[in-house]
Amino acid sequence: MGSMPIPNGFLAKENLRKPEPRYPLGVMVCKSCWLMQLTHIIPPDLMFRNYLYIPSTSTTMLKHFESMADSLVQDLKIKPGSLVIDIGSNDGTLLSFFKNQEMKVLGIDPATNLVQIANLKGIETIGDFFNKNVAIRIAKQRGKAALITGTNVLAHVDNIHEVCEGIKLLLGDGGVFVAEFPYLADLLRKNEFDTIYHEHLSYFSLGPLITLFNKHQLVIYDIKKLPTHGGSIRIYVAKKSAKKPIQSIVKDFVREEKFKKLYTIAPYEEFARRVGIIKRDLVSYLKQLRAQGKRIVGYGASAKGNVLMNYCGIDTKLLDYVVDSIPYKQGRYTPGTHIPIFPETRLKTHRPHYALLTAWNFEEEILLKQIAYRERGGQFIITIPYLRIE
Ligand code: JHZ
Repeated sequence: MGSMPIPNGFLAKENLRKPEPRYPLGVMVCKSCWLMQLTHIIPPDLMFRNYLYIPSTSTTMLKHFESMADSLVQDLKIKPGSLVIDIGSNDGTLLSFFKNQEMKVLGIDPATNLVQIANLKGIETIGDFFNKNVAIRIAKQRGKAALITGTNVLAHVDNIHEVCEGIKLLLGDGGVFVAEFPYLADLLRKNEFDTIYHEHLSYFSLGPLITLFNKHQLVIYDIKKLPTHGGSIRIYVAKKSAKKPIQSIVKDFVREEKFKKLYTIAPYEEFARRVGIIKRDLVSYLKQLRAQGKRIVGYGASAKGNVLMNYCGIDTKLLDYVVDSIPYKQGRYTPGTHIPIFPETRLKTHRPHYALLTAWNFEEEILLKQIAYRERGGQFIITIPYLRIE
């Protein structure tokens, strides 16, 4: 996909003229375990130490985290007073729902700005990347965890073996590690090429993950499919020594992956071909609208939006501005394409003809929110899973 700026590298006005580093963005698959992964890695400190993304700003994710906490406490029979640890805990929202159920909670996140917010909210959070030493320290000070969670973080780590060793070390004997991440089969089938970016080092299907956890005497014993982020899965992982019965859904997923030929190169090459067509059609459509004098803006200053715009060469020649609900992004500029970011209210005053929905994973929530804009004739351009107007 060419070279890209840092996916969440939003710029302040005074930095627009400064050199902006770009990094090659590409993915490859391992022909032995079929793990899809980035070709080039950006140092995590550059991406995650000051982080402007806060999932809890969307009601979709807020509801998701609440029901996740409820179902895990219930299904895993986690007793009040148990230790629940969240890796990549962001502003502590998920943990706040466990705390409401009288769990002892602890977060770990490298983002200094978000760790501050979480601690101010009373969610104890360690400002660091999760690794074996952090795990040893926590186990010594706080004991073992009944539950360790990681939402949209496992795919972000480079030292994945060390993270597995840390999880194994920190889990109580009957403890469970629950991870959520976008599912590769959905990414390929629904052409979600804009979710390929430097924060996402791995693109998981079940086959490679079973191989990974096996190396660490850990086992995936259950799976849930989720609608979040264009199609995700939640995996339940325990120590082999805990002898948890493996649910048949695990075998079903592997069978399905074989049926979809995910352990051959074909679906990956097919995907690459389709992405080229979506890119061509989107750019020519936007240019056509522009030539007709239409005002077009972006909706959602998302990391995936930055990938889409940099990959397709969409900048201020095609979009007047981008709107976003996260206050930390407003007043800044999109990385690489340098499009100004405004609050969503600008749609009311400026009244663009079209809004390119870069936050397509929140289509339902946003189209509902913007009913008035649509009733006044405003239209959304959506690229995933194919180009359409709503
Ligand atoms: P959203 C982030 O990706 C980064 P991004 C990360 N690497 C990851 O894996 C996924 O999340 C999970 C805005 N918005 O969630 C808020 C509105 O303006 O697709 C966000 O900036 N109005 C961790 O950045 C953006 O859209 C709204 O009503 O691609 C959505 O970003 C809503 C609902 C959202 O994640």
